[in-house]
Amino acid sequence: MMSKVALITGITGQDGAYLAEFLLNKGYIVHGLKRRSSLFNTERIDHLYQDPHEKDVKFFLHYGDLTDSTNVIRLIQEVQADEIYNLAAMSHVHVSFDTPEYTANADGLGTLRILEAVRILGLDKKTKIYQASTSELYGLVREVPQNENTPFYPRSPYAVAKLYAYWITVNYREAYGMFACNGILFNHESPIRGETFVTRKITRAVARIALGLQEQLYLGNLNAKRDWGHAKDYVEAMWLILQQEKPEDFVIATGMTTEVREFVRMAFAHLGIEIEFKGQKEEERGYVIACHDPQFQLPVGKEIVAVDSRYYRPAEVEVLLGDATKARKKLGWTPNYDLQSLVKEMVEHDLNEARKAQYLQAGGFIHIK
Ligand code: NDP
Ligand code: GDR
Repeated sequence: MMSKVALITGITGQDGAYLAEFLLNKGYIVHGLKRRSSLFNTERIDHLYQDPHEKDVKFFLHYGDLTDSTNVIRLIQEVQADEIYNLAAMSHVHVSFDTPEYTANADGLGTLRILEAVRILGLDKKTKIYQASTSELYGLVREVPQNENTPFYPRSPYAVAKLYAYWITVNYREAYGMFACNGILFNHESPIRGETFVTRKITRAVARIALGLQEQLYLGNLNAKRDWGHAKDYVEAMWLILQQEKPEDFVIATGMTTEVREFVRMAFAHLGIEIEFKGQKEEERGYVIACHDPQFQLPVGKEIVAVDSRYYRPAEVEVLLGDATKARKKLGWTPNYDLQSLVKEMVEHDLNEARKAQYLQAGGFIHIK
């Protein structure tokens, strides 16, 4: 049997890395679009790299950018993929307020460029397309839990750009009969999550504070609630969505929602550090009330978490909670990780990273500020 061919945009990101590994394990030939960067940006996929001189190479990287139409057209023509996973995006909600036009271009028009390339190249009956849609589309909607029929009310330039991407995907499916689907994925995290998203920022800081490499963790809105799953579970859902008979959109979520404040508590608790929060809003602080593990020397009463208003967003999404009943029924998808096991994996990974930094510092090879 001929191997299926997949093209992943955003292959250097969290989901791109997990999905590439997942598809290679399924016997796919995987092509990825990566951006040129002044430093190496392939750390998450280096373990998948194959020397192009080897026989039977199944993993290929191509330079490109979703803001460059001609590049996108050429690449799609060259690869002739059976499945395209469009994961590339300026994916940071807060940063999108600083770079709204670029975000619209990459996240909104980028999706159009892929759909239009597939159509004009006459690949519309061959190539299936997965669009990385997001629970951020729900934004201000007060209806919980949110499912495929819940209306959208985006609250950031990122979410507005993704709203365009969502509808243009639906439109190309209806107008041209293309197999194009949205996965409306709720937040999903992992040890390779970008360090500026809240969960990874927390687990990284927890490990460094425990080892005395960092004094405090500064955060924004501690009241926000998110439905957090594990990226490994979510990339399987992306693949399942493209294996259906009919192209359809699916919500992917765990069905549990947790406050940012509680995530902080859980992450410290995993290392035996109990904290309590005192104060309101920008005055809120987290203090050590017990440190059960003698290897971490944190005195009771030490302030280790504080709120810094610079991390507040101009408009916030307060509560997200997904209802993935359709995915459970039609895709047979269920997550393997719960929040506790996700937190454990992330904190342990970051403790290991912090220990490495500690050794390098002790040896005089690096200086941690
Ligand atoms: P990441 O931020 O980790 O990865 C984004 C990827 O997109 C990176 O490979 C990045 O390249 C690439 N990229 C950014 N801009 C461009 C561009 N103009 N052209 C080409 N590539 C570009 O995101 P995740 O892996 O977490 O998310 C994957 C997708 O899923 C994104 O579209 C995101 O918006 C969406 N999503 C994510 C959710 C989550 O909780 N993780 C939930 C719902 C949707 P580089 O490495 O060079 O920066
Ligand atoms: P989100 O993820 O905006 O949901 O988008 P993020 O982890 O950035 O924020 C989650 C919530 O935590 C609050 N928060 C902070 N966030 C960050 N980044 N840094 C902080 O210091 C901080 N303090 C509190 C935020 O205000 C927010 O309420 C992610 C991205 O992956 C998107 O691409 C994706 O579409 C959605 O998830 C689903």
